[in-house]
Amino acid sequence: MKRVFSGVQPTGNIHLGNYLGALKQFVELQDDHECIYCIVDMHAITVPQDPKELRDHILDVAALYLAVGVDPKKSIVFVQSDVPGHAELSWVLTCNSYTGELSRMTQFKDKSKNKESAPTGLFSYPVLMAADILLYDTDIVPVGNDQKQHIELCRDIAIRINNKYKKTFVVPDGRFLKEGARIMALDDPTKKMSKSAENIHSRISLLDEPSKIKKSIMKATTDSDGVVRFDVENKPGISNLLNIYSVLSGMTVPELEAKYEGKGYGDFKKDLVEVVVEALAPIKERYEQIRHSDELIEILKDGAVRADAIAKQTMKRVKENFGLGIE
Ligand code: ATP
Ligand code: LTN
Repeated sequence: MKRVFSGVQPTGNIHLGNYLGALKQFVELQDDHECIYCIVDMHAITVPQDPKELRDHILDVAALYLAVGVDPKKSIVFVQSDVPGHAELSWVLTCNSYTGELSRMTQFKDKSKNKESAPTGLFSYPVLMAADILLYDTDIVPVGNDQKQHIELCRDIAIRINNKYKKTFVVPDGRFLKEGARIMALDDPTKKMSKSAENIHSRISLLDEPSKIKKSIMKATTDSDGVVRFDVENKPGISNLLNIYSVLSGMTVPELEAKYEGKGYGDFKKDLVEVVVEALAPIKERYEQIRHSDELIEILKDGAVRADAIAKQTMKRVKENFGLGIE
């Protein structure tokens, strides 16, 4: 069976973009793959975090994984910092990556823009991500489109090390969905929907109340021509909403265009509110049941033990191939 690895940062506000771009794939893959899903808390501290909030957010994301359908009987679910191999391997990879290639990462450029000085962790973020992936001999990495560049870097580092030392790593492939791979911000459809955007109406978080969902969708930026038609170039706002409607309802975009022919954006948006509220209601209900349960902690502890066993084997091989340590 092929091995799958992916991670989400515990930075709050898990939104429709995270769900449709990444989490939905997590669930689809778990029946016929060996899946490992991580809450990447060490990535979260590349920007300042409140310690109490970070702890809470780790459990929030873990509960959301389970609420959307990740099944701990089929998949390993754990917290990154509970397995020391991530930090260990990250250093080895750091010594085999170049400042030039890291400087080209668009996420680093975006997040360090307008700052006089950026934390080194923000710069080496993609190396830690490569360590996450390579530590588990991962074949497939399901992520949103925005992670393409990071996956490419991970592959480059793995190939570089395999060529320089004995073959040490499996070279992974990214898995990106066609629809849902890039959900855009509701207030500015030229930017991706993001957890960290200031305007809360730019995103729909999975735990939003129906009244908030309604407000965000009704306020969503569209255009003035009033025709419900998919055209990313000229009508990015409506195209983004059509994309969300389509993935959540199972109707195709042409079917939706036909359904709303001759109708205005108001009718379309009202129906979309219903579709989103209905899709998120069961996730929210399961989340409430799981979030404060002892079971959640047990699942994460058990996941860390299982992940650590795989990580230890890889680190043994890495140390041997690099001549590190004495064993
Ligand atoms: P931020 O926007 O604050 O940087 P994020 O929303 O990108 O955070 P991550 O934890 O970094 O959140 O991403 C988790 C997963 O969600 C990744 O696989 C990422 O590719 C995916 N993802 C994030 N935003 C979107 C989006 N707008 N559309 C589709 N997938 C997305
Ligand atoms: N950088 C990713 C989160 C992440 C990740 C990973 C995804 C960290 N490590 C390993 C897949 C595999 C992001 O979504 N921003």
